[in-house]
Amino acid sequence: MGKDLQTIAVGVIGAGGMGGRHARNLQARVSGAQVVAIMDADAARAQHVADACGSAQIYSDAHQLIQAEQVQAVLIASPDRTHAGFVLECLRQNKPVLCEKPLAANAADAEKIMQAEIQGGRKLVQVGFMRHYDPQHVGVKQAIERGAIGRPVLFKGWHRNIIGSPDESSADIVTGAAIHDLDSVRWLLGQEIEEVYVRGINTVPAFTPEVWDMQIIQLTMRGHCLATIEVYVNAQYGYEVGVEIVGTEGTAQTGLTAPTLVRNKRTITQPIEEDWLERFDPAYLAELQSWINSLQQSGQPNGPDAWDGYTSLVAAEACIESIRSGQPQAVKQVERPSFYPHLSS
Ligand code: ISE
Repeated sequence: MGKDLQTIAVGVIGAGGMGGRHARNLQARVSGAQVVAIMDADAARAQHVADACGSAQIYSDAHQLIQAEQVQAVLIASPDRTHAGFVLECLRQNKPVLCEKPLAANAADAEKIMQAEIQGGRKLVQVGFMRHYDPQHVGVKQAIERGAIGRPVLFKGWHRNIIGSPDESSADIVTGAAIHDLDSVRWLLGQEIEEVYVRGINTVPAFTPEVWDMQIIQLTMRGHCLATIEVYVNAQYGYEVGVEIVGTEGTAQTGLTAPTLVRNKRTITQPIEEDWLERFDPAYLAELQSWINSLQQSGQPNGPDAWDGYTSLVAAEACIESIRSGQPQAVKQVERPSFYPHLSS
């Protein structure tokens, strides 16, 4: 009989679409976890999620939730601007934390998180880059690692939402959407980003005047590899995220995801997901189960870390500067502290 592992009592900050999904997954679909606390600025929304999680206690203050003795680990899915403050409080309380992307509102705050984590001497921070748990992306990573395509020379990523938000700027699209792709290119290639150059257009002027809702990011990597990322937040037809890595001996690519093809009237149809919650449902579940398993076994997370969160923000800020200047922008990040192992596998 295996050792009885302790159930991890989790507090969730943010009960919106993502936080609510994480809370329900933790409570009902992840073994070894129990949601004991929920906080949201909207008390009714917090109550709705707490009701779905059995006996979870409602908090009106996130810091009180983090400090609560009953809370052993924290999941942050609140607005981006709040992430750094809550993560730093988790570090002060010596509690492991899974923070949805982006880790902070800017690279400087993410660097402060790294400094605080290093000072505490224990890795406690994981960032919600769930593509690291997507079977399709993992398959591409494994193909590269076993040498199936030779040396990678080109990364091509595409990231399409059905419709964006009318109040998000070109910069918001970078930090809210493209940040996943900026992490993916580093993770899949095992290389840091050297330079970015962003071009874009507005495809729906009546909806989002002057905003680049179609962005093409060209990147040069520090390992002599090129990359292009397409981010299109008003694609209309469906939600699709994919990568193709071209190597010196072949390519590796994520495929279409729907499990069913329907043929009739000389036509094949295959459904496309509506949003990230649907497309990455298996990945979110695997991310949480891996996080809980790691906390049970070592008390520390084992996924994308604060360095990954920091470097994706440095690259995002370089993209935003390239949008402003119309010029290529070097990605200048601090030297990787030895506290953070080489690029996460
Ligand atoms: C959203 O916040 C996410 O994180 C999704 O993964 C991404 O595809 C979407 O563009 C973002 O708005």
